[in-house]
Amino acid sequence: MASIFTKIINREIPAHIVAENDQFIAFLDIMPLVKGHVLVVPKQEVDYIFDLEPDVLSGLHLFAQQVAKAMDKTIKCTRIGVAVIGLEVPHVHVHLVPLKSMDDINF
Ligand code: DGP
Repeated sequence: MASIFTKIINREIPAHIVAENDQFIAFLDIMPLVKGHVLVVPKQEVDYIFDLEPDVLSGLHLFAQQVAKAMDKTIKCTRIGVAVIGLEVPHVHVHLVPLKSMDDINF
């Protein structure tokens, strides 16, 4: 069965997409830790980040870096927090969380 993120990639369910190319997509998290919380996702559906081919992993790095730079320019924050969690959705994704301080997050 396709992951929820594959359904977003295929436009089967809606999402607020902020960046996309042929291999990767970035969209707003539906349950944001803070305003502007973005998920960066490879279009290839792989569960675990270390199962990605090295070229896809480095492509993910570059794409996420571009998205984080754009966020840095447009959102007033101290730092873009980066996390790879993957407890809920079994499709590799990187969380980009614009933070002013750790007090912004309620874990
Ligand atoms: P995790 O797998 O634990 O890294 O968390 C998955 C994240 O994905 C969580 O922050 C909520 C988000 N999420 C889950 N379902 C959807 C969805 O349908 N749309 C969007 N935009 N985000 C989702």
